[in-house]
Amino acid sequence: MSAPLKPSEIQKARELIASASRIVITTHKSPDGDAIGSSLALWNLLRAAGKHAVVIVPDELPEFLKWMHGAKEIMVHQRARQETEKRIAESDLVFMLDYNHLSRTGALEPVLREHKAPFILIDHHRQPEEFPAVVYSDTAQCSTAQMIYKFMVWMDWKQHLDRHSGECIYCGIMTDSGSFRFPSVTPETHHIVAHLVEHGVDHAYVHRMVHDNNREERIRLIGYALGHKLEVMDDCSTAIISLSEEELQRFNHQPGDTEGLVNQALSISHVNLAAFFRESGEEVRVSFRSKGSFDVNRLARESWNGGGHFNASGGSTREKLDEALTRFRREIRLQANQIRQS
Ligand SMILES: [Mn+2]
Repeated sequence: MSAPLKPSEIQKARELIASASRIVITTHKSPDGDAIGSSLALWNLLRAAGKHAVVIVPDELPEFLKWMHGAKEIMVHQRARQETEKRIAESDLVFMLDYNHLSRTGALEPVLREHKAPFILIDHHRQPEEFPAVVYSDTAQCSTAQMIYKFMVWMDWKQHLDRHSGECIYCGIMTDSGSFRFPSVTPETHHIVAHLVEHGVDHAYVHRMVHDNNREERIRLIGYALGHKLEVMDDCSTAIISLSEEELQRFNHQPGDTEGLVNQALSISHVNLAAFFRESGEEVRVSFRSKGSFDVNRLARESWNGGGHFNASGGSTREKLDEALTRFRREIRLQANQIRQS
């Protein structure tokens, strides 16, 4: 539902920021374009407003997001546990961006959970945690980056918007909206990006940096996945792609390499549900996408320890890859009618 911040909450957020001297911005593990875009947009805006802030992410960000202004200053918990945990312990305000629950930060969860400073949550996933001092949660927004734009207006920071923060916001909106094609895009989205372009954002540059920045190995991995690992269950209108750790290593897999792969499977005309399974250490990570009325948020919540949005979600399991796939196929057959008719 659409839920802007109330005037009292805007006031509260302003006071928290005004009185903070060491701000930490956090986002979810396996950060995507919206996670990094919204975090760096806020980081650039806070700095322009004279505040000290640091972005801390749970694990490595993909190469295709490292062009954004401030990306080099991002601290990665997995690589620098002590330093990042010290920064968090010393902070007096923490932002939670693009995630609804601390469990989405993996190994950072206990560190954040026991930290006593106030938190501000800005996110568009369902069912946010309720503990933060300010919760700006709105599942009708296409991206957290779009919410950062609105937050910027409420904080009276419009004069600080420049090409750098604008590019980060643009990148978050673009990547989370499938380049402005998902139903979550509204006239407001287009007004916002028009305003960003007026402020110096070169949209062609952002597209090029995100989409035309591939390593040859990544393109070959995608070719292999689509050519050899795509399984279409015609009677269930479902497509599955799975990759084992060994297969990923064969193509020197880097974070973000399989980003968007599940959408390729969903683009088949009669496919209404697409799933991507990826072996990762002790677990198997899974992404779901659907067209129309099949709720993959529910699917991820009920049997894959995850969640997300109605048409895009994810989860994980401790099963072996083969076991997870077998269970998924069985589950899907039981819901074949629903998927076909969605
Ligand atoms: Mn998002």
